[in-house]
Amino acid sequence: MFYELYLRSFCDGNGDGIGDFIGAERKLDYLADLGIEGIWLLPILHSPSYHGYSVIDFFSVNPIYGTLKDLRNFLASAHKLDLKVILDLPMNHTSPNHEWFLKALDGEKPYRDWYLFLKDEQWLKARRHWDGEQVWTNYSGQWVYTLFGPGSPDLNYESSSLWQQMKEVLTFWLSVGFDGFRFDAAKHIFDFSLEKGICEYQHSRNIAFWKEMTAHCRSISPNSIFVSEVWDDAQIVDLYSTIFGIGFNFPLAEDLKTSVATRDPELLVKSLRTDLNRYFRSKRSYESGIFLTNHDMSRLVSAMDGDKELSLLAMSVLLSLPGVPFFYYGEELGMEGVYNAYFNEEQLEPFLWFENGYGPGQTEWKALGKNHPHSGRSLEAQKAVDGSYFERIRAILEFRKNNSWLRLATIRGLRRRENLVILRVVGESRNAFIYHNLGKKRVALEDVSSLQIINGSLSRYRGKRYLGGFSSAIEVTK
Ligand code: ACG
Repeated sequence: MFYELYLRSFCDGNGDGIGDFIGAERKLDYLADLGIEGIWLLPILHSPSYHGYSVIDFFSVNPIYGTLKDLRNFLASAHKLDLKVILDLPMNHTSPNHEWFLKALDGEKPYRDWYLFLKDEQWLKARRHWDGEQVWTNYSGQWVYTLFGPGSPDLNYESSSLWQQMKEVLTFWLSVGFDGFRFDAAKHIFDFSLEKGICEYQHSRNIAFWKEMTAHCRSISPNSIFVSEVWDDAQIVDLYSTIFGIGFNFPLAEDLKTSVATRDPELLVKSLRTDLNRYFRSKRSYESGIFLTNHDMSRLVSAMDGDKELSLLAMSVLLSLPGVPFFYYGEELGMEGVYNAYFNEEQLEPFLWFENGYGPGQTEWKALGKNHPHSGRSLEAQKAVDGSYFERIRAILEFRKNNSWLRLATIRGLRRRENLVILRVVGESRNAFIYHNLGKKRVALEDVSSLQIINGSLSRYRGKRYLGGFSSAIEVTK
């Protein structure tokens, strides 16, 4: 299970209010205790932007996070606790302040070839694939291709010297001690057709690119872990994930949240069948990165309209599925935050360690807009209360930790009985039935022997077992 960590908001080690490597290193025990086995570190390379996805130097860390030595210490401490750490690497674009880009604007080779300059006025008509935004930006009279906006001109991988340059970047970060990468925007390396002058994904060229990059990494570090971010339909995700080994399952994230939010067991059954269809077979060419939320989405409690029982149910459904779970920081506290494509800071708020909003390690780089002090949401407050949201999430995480066999399990059965969704899952010589109640009322479970609660409540009445509303339980039969 991976924890998606936004360093700036996690823990401040030097008192400047900004999260950093030293601070995060002090909280590694906290993560290991939660049952986390790996950390996906959101971008930490030198960048002027709060999100870090627009890099100005691919060979240095953002100085606000500490030094390279601090990072090495963080990685060494993580490894001592058996935690893997993967680096989020945005290779599709740079900051417009990157030296390469400034030299490219001056016409200097090879940098000029590393970005895409307008060659045909017709190209200006091109619109972004999914939302129709314009994709060209004028920098002092020169038009450049910028799929993600003016703050991040795209790198142009038509140039072979750029491939070589990026291999050096990968070598460098593996030598620093990372266990692998979360490859950002993997389907965007080639996403503009020079022939047609329109935005069009060139999946086979992208795949050839990633094959070469991952082979390069494996030649240095054979056990490298790769996770691909391809936000698309299942067939497209499939195309890429085989190369990387783990592919984020975006359709599952959306469908699972919708079916729980709308309390629709039929939709849940349908979605699991479609979105996890490879887990119905015992042979798989890659693992699914299963998750509910990430930094590009509203936080879970906000997505559930503030309903914590539904949030907990969504989490227990997720964490009883096969695949590699990813858990977004702060979700264990039930932090809130609504995603907005133009200003996505709300779901990146400081992790709330202390109830009054202040204390050692608390970050203060931005005001707490949604997750106020004295709201009972801090770790400090919730740890002290039996049955708090945090304690309940912790119990679900504990369940997953004790049932790590689920990662590679196969789904052998999936059915619905009114509000009850029942999965039969097998793996590592185990056979289990998993029950989720998507309704508010308790339901009777028939023919069950040994039941263990994952989340919610179980009761007994006149010899019958009942699963409480919005609850999940497991029965391991061998
Ligand atoms: C990554 C990072 C993100 C980052 C960038 C750029 C890329 O996680 O934080 O932005 O470095 C697209 C890209 C993703 C990208 C997101 C933000 N994420 O593909 O790589 O945008 C559709 C499209 C997707 C699209 C998604 C966005 O297909 O391509 O993602 O919409 O909403 C169904 C469909 C599915 C559809 C969804 C949603 O599921 O099957 O196709 O997805 O519905 O409609 C960062 C910052 C930015 C900054 C940038 C430079 O956050 O602000 O500009 O860096």
